[in-house]
Amino acid sequence: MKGVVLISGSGSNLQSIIDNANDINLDIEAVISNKEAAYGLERAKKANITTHTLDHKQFSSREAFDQNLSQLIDQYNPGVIILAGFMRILTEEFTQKYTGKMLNIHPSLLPKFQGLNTHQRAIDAKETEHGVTIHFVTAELDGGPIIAQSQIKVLEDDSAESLAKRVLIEEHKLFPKVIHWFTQNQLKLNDNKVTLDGKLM
Ligand code: NHR
Ligand code: GAR
Repeated sequence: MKGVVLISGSGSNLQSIIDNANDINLDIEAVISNKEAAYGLERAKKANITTHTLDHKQFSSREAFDQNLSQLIDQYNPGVIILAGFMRILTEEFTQKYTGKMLNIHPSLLPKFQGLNTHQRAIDAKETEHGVTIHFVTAELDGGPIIAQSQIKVLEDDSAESLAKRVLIEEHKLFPKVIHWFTQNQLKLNDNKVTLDGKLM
């Protein structure tokens, strides 16, 4: 299946997807970043993947940015759009266009800790467990139907950094696995419900 990956930063999740692309039946057609300095762009280039930077600051509105992003994505006719550390909130129009084929990785056990700074917020809330969620993207920020989660224990002396590090290890395992379900057409979104091999998740 053809895929386009959207990033904003380091791209360690992108790297795990690149490293597993053959096994998960994914052709990464392009990597798009809203930030020119994103290290993930270098990772893509090293893997001979086409890259684009679409700087959101060059657009007068979120709508204008999303329209351009959508045009760029559609040139590749992807079956799946993968948000791998993409940090721009997408408009309702954009999310509706790609309903059921856009996946996001979020570093918390949703519905807990939507939005940003999830690791510090989990520590501040004295959570004993934390983790990662993969969900279908809908207009509702971090509120789309959940596909899969991995949990880890929060340790007594964890900082946001140490916690983020251990969550990332789980991210790098879980995302390729979920993408593989999707490229094999095992994963579906219907009426806001997720099924894997026809069974409700
Ligand atoms: N868009 C929609 N409509 N729905 C979702 O579920 C989305 C989305 C866009 C991105 C990723 C998300 C995350 O996993 C994601 C899910 C960015 C922000 C944010 O506040 C929040 C959540 C997520 C991504 N962004 C600021 C903004 O004004 C910019 C922050 C920055 O640049 O550092 O867009 O956490
Ligand atoms: C990851 O932890 C990802 O879950 C999170 O940002 C990090 C990106 O790391 N995503 C979000 O917070 C989305 N708003 P990476 O660039 O090394 O993959």
